[in-house]
Amino acid sequence: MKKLMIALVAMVALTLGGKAQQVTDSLTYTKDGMAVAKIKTSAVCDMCKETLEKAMAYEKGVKKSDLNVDTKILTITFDPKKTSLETLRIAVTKTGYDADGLAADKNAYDNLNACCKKDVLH
Ligand SMILES: [Cu+2]
Repeated sequence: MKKLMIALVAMVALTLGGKAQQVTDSLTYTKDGMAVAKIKTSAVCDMCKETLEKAMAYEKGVKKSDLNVDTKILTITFDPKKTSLETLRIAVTKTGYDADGLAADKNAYDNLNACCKKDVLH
């Protein structure tokens, strides 16, 4: 019985450990304590890049951001004491783009320039 309990606790610990790993997956930290997030967006062109990077510049706690148009990955360096990955993902959706698993804000998406819409063929 005791063995079973130990096995159970080990299994739960493993499961929790696995989950924690997933959450921190896209975050790394610099030596000076800044966090670096990589967010997968639905950006398609250089105009998206400008829109997203400008929006991030206005976000509290963001030091810098860079969108790779080819991979659609937005890399954001931010102060983890002032903002969080989740807040930044929401900020991206409010700009009109998908952010990892989150869908773009409908109104913001509708206001995007036609060439920036993910559903339009390029
Ligand atoms: Cu665009």
